[in-house]
Amino acid sequence: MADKKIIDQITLKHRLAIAVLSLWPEFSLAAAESSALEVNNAYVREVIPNQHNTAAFMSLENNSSQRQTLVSIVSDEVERIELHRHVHSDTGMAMERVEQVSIEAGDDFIFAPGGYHLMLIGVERSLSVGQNLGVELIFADGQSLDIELPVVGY
Ligand SMILES: [Cu+2]
Repeated sequence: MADKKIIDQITLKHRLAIAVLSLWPEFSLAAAESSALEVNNAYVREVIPNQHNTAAFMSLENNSSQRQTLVSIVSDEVERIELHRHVHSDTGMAMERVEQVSIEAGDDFIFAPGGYHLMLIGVERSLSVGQNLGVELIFADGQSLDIELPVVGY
């Protein structure tokens, strides 16, 4: 259900973007000059004492003219970061690892609680509210993006 809602929102937003672009041709020129990949609303959940794993969320906007594929995420302060999604199973909700995430040109991809997330495994320091964690997003074409994730509470 949650996934369907997110997909509907993405589709609607995409349609609106196309409508705007076709009304103002100059607008598409301006968009082409802005950065190809944009991260919004990024954050990581604080690490509970004696725990070493947590999750991060964001929305990733592909403003380029090509499909972009996120293939790995690294951080100096985390042992391993995986791409995960929540799936419904017989026993309730479960997490499943995905190899990569592709975003079509002009689309958004949303990492959100209950859906896709970045799974941080083996966080090597305490992550408390108010701090930041630097991570690097690496794409299939070799591009990479350094971002700072603010730490938020539960
Ligand atoms: Cu997970």
